[in-house]
Amino acid sequence: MKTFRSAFVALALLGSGLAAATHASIAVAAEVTVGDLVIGGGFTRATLPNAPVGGGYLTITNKGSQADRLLSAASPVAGVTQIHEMKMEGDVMKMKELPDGIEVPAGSTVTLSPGGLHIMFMQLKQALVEGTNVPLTLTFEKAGVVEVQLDVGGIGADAPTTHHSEHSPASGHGAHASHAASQQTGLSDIDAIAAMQKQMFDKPDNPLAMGAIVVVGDYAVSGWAQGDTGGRALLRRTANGWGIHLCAGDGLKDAAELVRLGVPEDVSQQLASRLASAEASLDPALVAKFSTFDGVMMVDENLL
Ligand SMILES: [Cu+2]
Repeated sequence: MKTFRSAFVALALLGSGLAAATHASIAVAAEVTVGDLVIGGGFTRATLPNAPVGGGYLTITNKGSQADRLLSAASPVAGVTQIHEMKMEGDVMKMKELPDGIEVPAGSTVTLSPGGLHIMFMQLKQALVEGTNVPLTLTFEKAGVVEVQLDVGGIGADAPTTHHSEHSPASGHGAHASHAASQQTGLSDIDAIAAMQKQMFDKPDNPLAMGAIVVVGDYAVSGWAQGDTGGRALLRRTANGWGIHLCAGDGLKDAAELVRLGVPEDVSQQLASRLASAEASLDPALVAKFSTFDGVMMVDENLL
């Protein structure tokens, strides 16, 4: 259980470089009824330009007397839309597709939320822009097909947000996000990594501190901390953007361990030495927290 908690917390904290993003006020998202089902609270998070993936979150309440099942999801914003879960397998936190979908038992509510069950948008065709809506078509075994709208919140949004008719960079976008978005091109690897991880994993009710992010070629290592715990993530650049390869603790500051994990030797040496110098300038108490991660999380690269 300890491992589960640590890994789960770590997931929540990954890539929080944009923690400065503020949270807009909460509003009740429009509910949609189809058959015995009520779907509400739909939201997603803004992505930076060229981000490969995004997550969709909502609740499904079954007011009927028979179980139903969410079979599939589709959206015009993504080349591929899947139903995913995050789950511990032994010491490893894995994100994977649920090919059989999600059961919605009679008389109960199923919640899709960051770090748990979610809709996964892959091969994003466009950036998700705060204040707009993402259409999502859900197909249920019994209730049939229904289209819902997900409110696009800020990068760290944890609930549906109000729609701002206009907003300044200070109201809803983190400084990094505004800066990066305004560049149109040349989004830095570090901003892209932080934004991607935040999009997928951040839980804003847990304040967090980000350590260094070092990038060498197609690999990167990042550190994070929250409360008394923390960890490091190894990331790889894929055809569709940066993906998390795994999360661990001290192992990821060690060149030999990086080699063992499949990182080329010269890249491992550079990552380790750059990470050491980057972390040397951080508060030692913060860096100590990066060592406390006691599980490993892997994300299936086929999903990126
Ligand atoms: Cu996913």
